[in-house]
Amino acid sequence: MIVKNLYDDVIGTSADVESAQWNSRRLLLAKEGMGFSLHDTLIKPGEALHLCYKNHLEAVYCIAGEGEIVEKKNGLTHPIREGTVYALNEHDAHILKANKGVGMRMVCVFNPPVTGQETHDKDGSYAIALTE
Ligand code: 9YT
Repeated sequence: MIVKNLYDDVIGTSADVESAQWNSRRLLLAKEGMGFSLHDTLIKPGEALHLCYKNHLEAVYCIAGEGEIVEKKNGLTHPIREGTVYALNEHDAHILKANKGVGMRMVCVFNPPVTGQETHDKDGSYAIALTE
């Protein structure tokens, strides 16, 4: 069994990955052997992320804050608030926007799992891990 605490075991470690637009606290990674990774991610207020996870499937559950997600293929915009989940089941190109003010706190699951230090490529994806 694996038991961790965000505050005791993740924040301030190599699994606490900061970018200009978000802070991803990676609770479970490829090395834990679960077949997915689990992140507690803060999207910074007012940021708009252009993403397309061509190598991964991602599900995202908002537990705080507000924003929206735009599907690039058709321009459809979906509001996001606490309790909203979205699943990028078609590796969907999208824009994730956090409202100004408090940003958003999201629980993210990646399949296959990320290894720990991934940040976005120019095309908004993470590279595929060659070994787990
Ligand atoms: C929701 C989302 O895709 N945010 C970007 C960061 C990423 N999910 C991560 O690594 O936690």
